Amino acid sequence: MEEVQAKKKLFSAVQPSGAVTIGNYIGAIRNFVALQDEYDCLYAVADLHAITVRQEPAALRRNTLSLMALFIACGVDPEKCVLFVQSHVPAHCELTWVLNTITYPGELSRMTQFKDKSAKHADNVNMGLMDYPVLMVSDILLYQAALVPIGADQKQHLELTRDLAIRFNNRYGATFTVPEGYFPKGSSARIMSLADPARKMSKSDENPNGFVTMDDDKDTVLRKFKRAVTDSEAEVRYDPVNKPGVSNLLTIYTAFTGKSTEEAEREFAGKGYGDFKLAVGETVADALAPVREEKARLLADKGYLNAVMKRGEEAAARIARRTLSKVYRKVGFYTGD
Ligand code: AQP
Repeated sequence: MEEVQAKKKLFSAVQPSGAVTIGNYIGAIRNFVALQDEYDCLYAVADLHAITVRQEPAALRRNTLSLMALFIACGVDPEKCVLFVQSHVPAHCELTWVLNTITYPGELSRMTQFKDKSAKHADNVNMGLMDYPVLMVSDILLYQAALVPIGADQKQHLELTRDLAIRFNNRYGATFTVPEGYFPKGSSARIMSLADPARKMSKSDENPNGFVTMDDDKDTVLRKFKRAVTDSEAEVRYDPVNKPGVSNLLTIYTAFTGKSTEEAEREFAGKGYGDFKLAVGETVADALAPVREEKARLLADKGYLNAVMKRGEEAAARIARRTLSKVYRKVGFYTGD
């Protein structure tokens, strides 16, 4: 009899901490779509993560629904993937508590993201901000995910996931799948701020000219690219060390066109930065227009979005509960049997 091979599980999430940027799209969401046929995918709106920095409650609710609609508008198919909201599945918090007891403060305080966010939110350096990576570890391990598609900025957190999975398995016996990072070809790109190419593009950046959101209309997109920081040469060449601004624009251009860097360099050879920025802006704006339209259509149908979330919650909770029960048994919690 032919053996039916189960598809590998894959988990990823995006925080509803603001309007999603083209950095989130290039580093995460477009890969969600590319992977959904080949793997058993679970994708979450990470609201528990989002509150590690101060969120306005009404905006958080709005952003959660908006991100769910964006996933679907970008092509994530709720018939093929489990799409859910993180706080709807309590097992994420429950597993985090257990994993906290095998995590050392030094492992968390040296995380680049913790240091960056602590500096950025100096008035609110809370325990949740420090514990963020353990919650992320729980997100992944709960679903026994073999693969985690992430942007290059999240590699440290994935390392911690592997370390904690191995640590728990060594202490209590085989429990968790030790996941691998998944960086589909051309996706390792870290998209940088248009206003300061030394910093990553972030949706919570206080300078709105630094990021392009998936909701920006054509005029806004063109304006932001027109203002993008470049350099004093007039040569479109990929050289992230000496020409970080231009290289970032080339990365964005190739991500949206599928062209290679060499092709793009040839295309803009002899052209000024004005033409180059306009071409990048138009490419991005044209790509975003249909997504924006579809998202608006979905947001007008809240009943449908709620139903997708409910179905996702049930499917996610079923898998999560199985892992959590195993963990509870292994650590010695009395379960009555
Ligand atoms: N600039 C980026 N380039 C490439 N990938 C990126 N990602 C984020 N920014 C970039 C990827 O997007 C996914 C979801 O990220 P997130 O929302 O969970 O958290 P984040 O990485 O902290 O994203 P932001 O935009 O910087 O959010 P804020 O400003 O709220 O902290 C991840 O897979 C990430 O790699």
